[in-house]
Amino acid sequence: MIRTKICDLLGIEYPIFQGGMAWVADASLASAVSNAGGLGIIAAMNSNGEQLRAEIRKAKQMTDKPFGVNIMLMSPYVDETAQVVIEEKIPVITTGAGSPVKYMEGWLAAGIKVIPVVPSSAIAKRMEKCGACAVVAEGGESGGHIGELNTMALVPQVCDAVSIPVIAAGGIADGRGVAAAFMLGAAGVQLGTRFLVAKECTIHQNYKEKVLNAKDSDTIVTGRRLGHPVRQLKNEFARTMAAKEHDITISDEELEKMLAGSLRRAAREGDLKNGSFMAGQCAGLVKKEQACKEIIEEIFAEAEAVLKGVSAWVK
Ligand code: TUI
Repeated sequence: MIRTKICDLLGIEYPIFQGGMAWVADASLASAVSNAGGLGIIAAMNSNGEQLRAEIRKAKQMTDKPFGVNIMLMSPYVDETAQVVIEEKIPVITTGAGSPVKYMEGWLAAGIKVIPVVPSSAIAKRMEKCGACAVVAEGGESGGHIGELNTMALVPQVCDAVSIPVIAAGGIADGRGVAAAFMLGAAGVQLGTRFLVAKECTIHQNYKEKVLNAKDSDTIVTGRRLGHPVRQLKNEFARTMAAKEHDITISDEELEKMLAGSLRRAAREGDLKNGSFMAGQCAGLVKKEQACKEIIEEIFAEAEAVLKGVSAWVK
């Protein structure tokens, strides 16, 4: 059994978070992960305040275990959702794609544990100073919105920079990745791509099939020109966006217009041509659809075996 300080801090059994993926991480997925002993997280990104409140209340009916909410700071509804998490007494929130400083005081005063996702050690340090109780250090192998550094270099440097627990994310989909994260100094892991194919994940079956059929080199990053690079599985939409990014006759506004709604089209409509199927480089490790409980138990059994195997080498 692998337990770390993050388990005691949050009252969870396994040191694993499910990423708060926009248009994906709903009450069904989050409650299943929490029921399995991890930290389930509802994405606020695609919801206004009242939609988020409804999703939180649904999750409360589906689990009595702690679950969190991810506040995506680029969301147009961020002021509303930042308030709803306080009113609904959410115990822990993660933040992404920006600085949560403006909201920290209110959240901390309400007793919420704040765990920002960070792409660098400088930002991790800033978050610790502002009162974060832990950080998620997310490397560029991740799906969705990413920073510049990759997990192998990022995690140990963030661990050296802060004294709060560090959760590793990016490129982790199995027990080998979890064991590696612990070796880099992490106290836990956050997984997104592996949970895309969870039985309790309500995304369109086409999305699940794309992840299940992906190999290591099947993702591409677009959006660098717009300042928000996004990793997604290759398809017509991703290739078109990648090409148009270098076309100076196309304005940033036109590019933004093309992007709008693309993740929803993938996750909810399964639009293989015009959707943006965000997923990480570890998609090639994701082999079958499984219940969240099975995913978590399998991953930690493998991590334990890997760690025991490695320690047997040390004489
Ligand atoms: O947020 C994510 N991943 C996401 S959000 C998302 S929704 C979306 N849809 C369309 C276009 C763009 C996004 C899909 N995937 N991950 C967490 C994350 N946070 N990655 C990187 C960061 C980050 C970046 C800069 C965190 C902080 C930061 O700067 C903070 C500062 O202080 O400036």
